[in-house]
Amino acid sequence: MNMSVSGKDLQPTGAWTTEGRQPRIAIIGAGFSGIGALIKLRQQGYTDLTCFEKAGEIGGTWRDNHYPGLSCDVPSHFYSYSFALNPDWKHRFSYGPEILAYMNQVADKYGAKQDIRFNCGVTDLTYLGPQWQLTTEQGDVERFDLVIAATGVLVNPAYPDIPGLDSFAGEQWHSARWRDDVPLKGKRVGIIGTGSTACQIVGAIAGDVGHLDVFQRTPHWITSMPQKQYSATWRFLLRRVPGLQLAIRNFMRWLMEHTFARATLGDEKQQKRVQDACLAFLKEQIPDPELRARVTPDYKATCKRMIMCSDYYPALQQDNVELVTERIDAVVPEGVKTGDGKVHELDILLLATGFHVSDFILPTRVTGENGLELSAFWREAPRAHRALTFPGFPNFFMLEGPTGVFGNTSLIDISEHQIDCVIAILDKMKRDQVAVVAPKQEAYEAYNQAMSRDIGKSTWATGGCDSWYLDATGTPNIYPWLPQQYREDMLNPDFSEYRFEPLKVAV
Ligand code: N01
Repeated sequence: MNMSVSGKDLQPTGAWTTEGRQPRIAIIGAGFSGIGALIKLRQQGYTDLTCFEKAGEIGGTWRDNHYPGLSCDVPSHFYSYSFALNPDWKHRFSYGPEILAYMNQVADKYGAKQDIRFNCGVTDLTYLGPQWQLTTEQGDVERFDLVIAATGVLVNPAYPDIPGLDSFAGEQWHSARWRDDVPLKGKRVGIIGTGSTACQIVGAIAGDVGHLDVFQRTPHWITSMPQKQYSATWRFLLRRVPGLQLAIRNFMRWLMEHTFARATLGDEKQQKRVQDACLAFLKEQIPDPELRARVTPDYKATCKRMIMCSDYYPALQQDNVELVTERIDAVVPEGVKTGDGKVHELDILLLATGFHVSDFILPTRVTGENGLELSAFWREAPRAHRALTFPGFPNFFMLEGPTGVFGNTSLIDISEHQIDCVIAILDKMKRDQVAVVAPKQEAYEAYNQAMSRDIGKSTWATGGCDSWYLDATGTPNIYPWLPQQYREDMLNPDFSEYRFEPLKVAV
């Protein structure tokens, strides 16, 4: 590897706060969180920013995912930056390309791209108090005063552990690695998985393919997506009526959280309301009781992430679509072999089998104080203090980190609040002239104990299902209280939970 040292490297061993200079801040990842951090930090006067992006363009999950039917099941006016409300959303629930275009427009408008180094993945981060040493894929080494990881959650595709998967003679790919170069028209296609992604794909491709086999291991709860195209008059009104966009954003947030978050977090009446709505939707959409029974879950709604999709059930009833509920035994060169001995012959096999959700910033090697590696710190399960910081990893923040608010809500809204919290911490460091900040071990433990106690009451734990919210120990690794509480925590951080230290002599 070509190890080179940049001009700025290895000089700033002092504390930015006492030297009266700008902190050098590294932001890793240029998706919604990373772009939001670049913009908000600059707005607050933090200008020495470098964003490392492994790909050649911004976008994160909205760049990597471009499968047919890709859309967002959080309303557009809520799935937006609060500082860049968009009156021009064309639909109540936006499609992937429009969301990616919005992110680019905002990044361009605020000049965020000037701070991004593209095609520059980060392989190593090592804490050399009070700075972090960062190594790129190219072997360049630099030091930063603070690191903000904005590397996303649903990043690394999970390939199913099915015998013979590689023996398939046709084409196969994961939903997050969509092959635009292989036409589906008229082909015999199989799709494994029936989560949010699969439902969108099935709805979008059923009319195009020759035959479609949908391999369902577990049925998911689905509610309708009340899609709506916004008229030109409505968009005009949004531009002209002061406060209207913000009011809609807040209303959408209230609605999402009032329905799904409450239903998940122990409000049994609300949980029943959501489940009854799903059952009514199912009954209306699928008149055939036999098919209906095969797609009716036997666990509680909101145990897995709720799916909002209006195209899936109609697609399942098309003549060229078959729901396969027999367990998959193996993939063979001709197709998929199920438990009843049948081989479902296919030209193309689609894997909508989800993501490795415990990786976060890994496999980047992150080494904190006393040689502690993040992968070791997370050996049992990835944990964090208030889903943002880690004891033993000073001056290091993670947006959308473990134990965050991952339910049916806007992750843009959540990451914006996390960025505000980071800024509040930086302001305090500057004010008090301290070089080091990290959560106290006891605060981290108390917080995680409280989480473990309360998460047991949620339907993620009690609903009787398996889901990507569960960690390797079978415990939901997700925020157990209402999103409103998390936002308040971020807006009013309790500084007594952190150790703020002046500079000890660093070498
Ligand atoms: O992945 P999933 P996803 N054999 O993990 C099945 C977000 N998202 O990509 O349920 C057979 O939910 C698995 O079966 P089971 C959203 O947060 C958002 O669909 O485990 N089947 C399941 O059916 C979502 O939660 C939007 O029994 C296997 C499926 O694969 C997250 O992404 C849109 C299998 C995986 O479902 C992930 O959704 C789309 C095997 N070996 C996605 N392994 C928005 O609109 C797995 N499965 C914002």
